[in-house]
Amino acid sequence: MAEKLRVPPGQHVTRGFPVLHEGDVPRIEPANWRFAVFGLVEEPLTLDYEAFRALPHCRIEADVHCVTGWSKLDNAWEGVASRDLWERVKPGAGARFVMIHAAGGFTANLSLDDFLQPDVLFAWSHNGVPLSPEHGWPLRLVVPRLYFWKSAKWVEGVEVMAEDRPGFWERGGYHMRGDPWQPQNRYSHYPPGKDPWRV
Ligand SMILES: Nc1nc2c(c(=O)[nH]1)N[C@H]1C(S)=C(S)[C@@H](COP(=O)(O)O)O[C@H]1N2
Ligand SMILES: [Mo]
Repeated sequence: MAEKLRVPPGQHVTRGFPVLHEGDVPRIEPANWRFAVFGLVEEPLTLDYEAFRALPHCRIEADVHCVTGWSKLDNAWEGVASRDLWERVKPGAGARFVMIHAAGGFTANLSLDDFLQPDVLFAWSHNGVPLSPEHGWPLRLVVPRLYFWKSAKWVEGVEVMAEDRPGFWERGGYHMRGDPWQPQNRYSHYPPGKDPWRV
């Protein structure tokens, strides 16, 4: 597809791979790493690094759109599809949202519908190379259809929820959903501090 048709309004293409996050890059030892699915589930699920890597793998190609204005096209990501993880989860009645939890307390909220799109995956490699610590090693979420702030680096778990709740950047004023093809989705309609989602 022509490049300009793939780049949402207000975005420019970069060939680099900027690093953006709040706080320090965590040092994570695979031996101590755990991945948990908890909250509104019939049984919490905990996987160690080996068990997570033993889940079915897949590879997707997708574009990245950062809310700060850069887009990076044609990224190949390899990891575990959210759908393949979800097959091992028994959600409780009324589950409609998830909160992604990452090292250091970072969070990002998603509707279950957005989380279970077929191109969403927990990735350990980018363009054929293991993720660098700056880009989220050992595991990051990739949600190609939403702004990149939803793609949490250093993921440690998924909380299943009945109601939506804002994550880290959403509490700071970013939109609850963040669809790059709808530019009004960059920021919340409410100025930070007056945001009714603020907890
Ligand atoms: N754990 C964590 N994940 C995060 C963030 C963060 O602050 N902490 N920032 C998000 C934002 S705002 C962006 S744009 C992307 C940047 O990913 P990159 O550094 O791999 O380009 O990571 C997202 N994931
Ligand atoms: Mo971002």
